Amino acid sequence: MTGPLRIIGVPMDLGADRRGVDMGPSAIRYAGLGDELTALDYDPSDVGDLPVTHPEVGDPDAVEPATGHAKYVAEVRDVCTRLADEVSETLADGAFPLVLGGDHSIAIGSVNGSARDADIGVVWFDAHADFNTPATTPSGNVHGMPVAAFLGEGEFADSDWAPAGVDPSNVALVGIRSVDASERAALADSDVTVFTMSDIDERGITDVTEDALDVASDGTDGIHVSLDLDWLDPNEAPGVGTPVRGGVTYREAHAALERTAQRDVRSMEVVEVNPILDRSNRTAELAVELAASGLGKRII
Ligand code: 5AB
Ligand code: MN
Ligand code: MN
Ligand code: MN
Repeated sequence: MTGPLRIIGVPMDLGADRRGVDMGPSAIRYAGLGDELTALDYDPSDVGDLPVTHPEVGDPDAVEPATGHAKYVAEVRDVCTRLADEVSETLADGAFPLVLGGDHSIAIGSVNGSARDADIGVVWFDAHADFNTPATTPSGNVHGMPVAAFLGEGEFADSDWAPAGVDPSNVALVGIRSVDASERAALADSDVTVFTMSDIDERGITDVTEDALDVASDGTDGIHVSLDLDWLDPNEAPGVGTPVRGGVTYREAHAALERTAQRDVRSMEVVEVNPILDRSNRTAELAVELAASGLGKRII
């Protein structure tokens, strides 16, 4: 890769309970993203942040016709629709879209944009499966639903904004260690491939990542990479809203993203960085480093 790259900030915090993740795009920029990308020979431009309604202004109970009462779902739909347009225009202009979150609900927009004019696969680095639907969610939070949403599971099937036309057999979840009972059942019925932390324990991060990249590449035009910072162990990435112990290490994360950079990556997002819960912007700095590894940075 290298060449034109467009940074798209999405200060979304309507899809999660803990406030502060809306400052993620600023924290990641402040951690030196632009300079890092320039050093990698990309030609980055920054479109700024998409406008997102503040929770105090939006209506948590506004009903979206198909998907019912998931919290703030009508607002999430509006932001994701605009984000999908932005990502798809970026690709049409020959630039690489790098989306900064914000909570993980924004992936519904990124994946829709990336998939608009291509067949894509998705690699999802996360502690969580993000496979709930409005009917199964224990929290009501849309950041626990984006994979189900872009695959058109449950109530999302009837919405005109969430399904992205991605084949579930081209979707791989990596590093999963927190799965709700309803998600476990739904995943068992789907063609999504799940690589848990136990798979990484047994087989090592590079083998597992290669398999996930194979799943996402098989018959597709490119891969969307979705990196939720809670994928890492909370010792490395404390600035996230839903930390889960037992995540990948610093080196494992870099190894996975370095492998990823060898493939046909079409779009990428870095999400769930919450500077309010962080220590000295450590998690945002890690987000910059991992984005760089995923975009081709090597030690030598
Ligand atoms: B994240 C939980 N499964 O649905 C839910 O951070 C957590 O985007 C979701 O991965 C975590 O609320 C969402 C309990
Ligand atoms: Mn806000
Ligand atoms: Mn997530
Ligand atoms: Mn997560």
